[in-house]
Amino acid sequence: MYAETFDNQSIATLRQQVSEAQKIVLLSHMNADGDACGSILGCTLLLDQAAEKKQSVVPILPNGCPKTMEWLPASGRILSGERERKRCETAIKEADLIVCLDFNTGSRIDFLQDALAGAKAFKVLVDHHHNPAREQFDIVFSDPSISSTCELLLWLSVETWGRQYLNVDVARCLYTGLRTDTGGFAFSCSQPSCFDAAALLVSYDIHPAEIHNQITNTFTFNRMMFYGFALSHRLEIYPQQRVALFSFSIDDQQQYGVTGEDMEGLVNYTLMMTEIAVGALLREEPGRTKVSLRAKNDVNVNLLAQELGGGGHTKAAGATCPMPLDKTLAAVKRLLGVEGQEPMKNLPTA
Ligand SMILES: [Mn+2]
Repeated sequence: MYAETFDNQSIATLRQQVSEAQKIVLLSHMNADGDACGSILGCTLLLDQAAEKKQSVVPILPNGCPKTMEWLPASGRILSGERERKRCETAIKEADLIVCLDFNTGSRIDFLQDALAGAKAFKVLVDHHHNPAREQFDIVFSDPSISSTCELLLWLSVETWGRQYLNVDVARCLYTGLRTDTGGFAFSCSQPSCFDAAALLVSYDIHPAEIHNQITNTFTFNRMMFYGFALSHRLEIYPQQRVALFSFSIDDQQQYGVTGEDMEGLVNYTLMMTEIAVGALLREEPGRTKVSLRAKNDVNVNLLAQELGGGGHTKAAGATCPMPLDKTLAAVKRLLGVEGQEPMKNLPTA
């Protein structure tokens, strides 16, 4: 079971807020991943029951549910901030209770952050990123040492309501975040509670193999061809500094018809090389460049991401730089100590 104990007062407040609220809004971050989608949908299904259907429970993601997560139970209920901005802002404004999941500060919900900041609702944060902006919330449940927000939400719900609201749909959602945030139980899972959570969720008759298939085997032809292009033409390797990085212009992405979603996971290819300790992926968008950083060993990429105005976890972090690709690339190379170095020549081409 989960070793950290929740503060009794906070649990009592949460229980009371949920039972009294008439309009509940759930929020998670831009470019939602498995943990964001799993936690927002798992929480929706939990609160539907805790609220006894007399209240409305509205899940909102700034740019909607990614296609790769549409198989999750209740995904059709997610409102997209981009597609229905007015409706989302009204829901946030009128809510009595807002639960924020898997992000640590308002800026992670991008253009919806002002609506959140201005909302009169009671605000709860459930998250596992470092340095939560506590002043933006009324209660904070935060533990950076836990595997995922889905795991934290599971223990929080058990503490608050017991197991009465757990069922196969809730379990599928929460297992998804547990699985994706640990790379299939490969990292961020050194606490036994992570496997206790998996065991508890599996007891609700979910099928890990089916969820694995939904999460992993999702490539389109375009995406696979793009990966080939990325590995042969857009990968720079600096063996001496143990650094590898990908960088993609807007043109590169248009040529293959791929988006940021298609690049999910590509940055991890850098760390698959034994010689590499830090990996980066840069992806240009109009007016800005997104940076993802990954590390093995003791390199703390959260600190590097903070230098770029971003943040995240010690082994996985990111930032959005308001600069074109070339300027961002120069800044990242400076941070990684490979500025002015010659990358290894791209390896044997047929
Ligand atoms: Mn997460």
